[in-house]
Amino acid sequence: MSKPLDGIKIIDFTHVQAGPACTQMLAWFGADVIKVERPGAGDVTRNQLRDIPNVDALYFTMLNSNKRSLTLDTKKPEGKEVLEKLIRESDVMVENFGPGALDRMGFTWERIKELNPKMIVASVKGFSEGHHYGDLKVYENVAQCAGGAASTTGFWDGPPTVSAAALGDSNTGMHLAIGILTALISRDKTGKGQKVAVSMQDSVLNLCRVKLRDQQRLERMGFLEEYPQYPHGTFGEAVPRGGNAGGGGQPGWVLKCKGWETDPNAYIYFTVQDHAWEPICRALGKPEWIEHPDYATPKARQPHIFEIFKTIEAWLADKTKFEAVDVLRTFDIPCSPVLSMKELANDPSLRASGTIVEVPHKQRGSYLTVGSPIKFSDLKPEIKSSPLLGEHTDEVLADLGYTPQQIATLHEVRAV
Ligand code: CAO
Repeated sequence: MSKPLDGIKIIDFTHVQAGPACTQMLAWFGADVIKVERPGAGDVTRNQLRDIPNVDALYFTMLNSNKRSLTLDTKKPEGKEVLEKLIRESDVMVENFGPGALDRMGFTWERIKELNPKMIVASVKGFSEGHHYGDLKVYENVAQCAGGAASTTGFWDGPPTVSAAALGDSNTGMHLAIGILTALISRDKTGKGQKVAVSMQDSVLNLCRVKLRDQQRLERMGFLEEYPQYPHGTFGEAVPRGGNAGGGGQPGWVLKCKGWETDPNAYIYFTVQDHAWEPICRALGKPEWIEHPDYATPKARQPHIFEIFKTIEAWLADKTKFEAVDVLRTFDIPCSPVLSMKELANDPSLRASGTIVEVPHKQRGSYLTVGSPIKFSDLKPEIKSSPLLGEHTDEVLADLGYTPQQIATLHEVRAV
């Protein structure tokens, strides 16, 4: 079956998570993604947090499926020559090296354009070009702190907190994928390639858009009515950490269910949506709250919101998180059990939809990974294994027109 990105050749000069997440997704959708790795070493994640000795770590296998691996020392003249050939024949180069590394290698934007004016060069950096921190190297949590996520996450009496979700890494990779696809569509119209750049700080901030909304509201009004600090606490100059409060107009909180004393995930997220107030009161055995002036409207309820949550927790005390959601869903209440990674890994719906997939691997046997979160009516991405280091070196070189003798020479000089 043909795939939407068939025929698009991508030089994948990425490592760790931000870049690989982007190119992996493009590979699922049909692009020929050639991962260029340093001979003998490869992407550092092949070795990081290994669970089986001498076998590629899950960190690598879960971010590099459906790619081919070419080992190439791009600091050696012979390696540079191969890369130049590859650039002439490819559509996109994706990289997330530290600032200036590609230029130092000799592959400036001007040089790449000279080799192939249709080339799209897509980069991830920690900060955008010209930013006063533009020379910094950046990892996930650094980006979460720089992009506003950490200062607004966690509880008000604790330190800034980073999220477990890869807001700095994979999120930036997803932004980059949108940029690449946009540049490809643009190239169809203009015949020209271009540079696409995404910074991790900007990508985190893009997801913290509602917090910038809150900053402006706070400056105008001096309080934020949906935060736990209102109306009993105080507000400072900047958006505070709101614990588990709902970020929109619906108050919500993480509430204890049966077994919370021993199970760290025996909780649900409960949202008090206004139109469901009456059924919530009936379910809780509090019909007197339906019309009561202290509870009848969202504004009236806000000063009592933690008392309301306590009452809901009392109702939840004899229900597991799954039993609770099964009742609450009948009232059209937006809610979910707090699911552990173990529960997600074994969730039959996620398996059936292809969101959690089991992938065979030459050395480690099969492993679980997250498949495409994007579902199409005419495409079912098939998630294949990640490549071994240099697995496709000879094949890619042969595609570029190298003879077996020339390939042997490249091996001899350790350029590949
Ligand atoms: N052949 C020869 N040299 C190679 C090579 C190859 N195939 N592939 C990479 N290299 C070289 C680069 O040229 C560079 O050399 P110089 O520094 O001498 O110019 C070096 O390897 C890689 O440098 P780096 O700065 O990318 O690597 P690092 O481990 O020091 O830093 C990271 C890692 C992620 C902090 C940095 O790459 C970075 O800030 N990237 C941009 C932001 C980003 O994507 N971060 C997310 C990572 S996921 O958490």
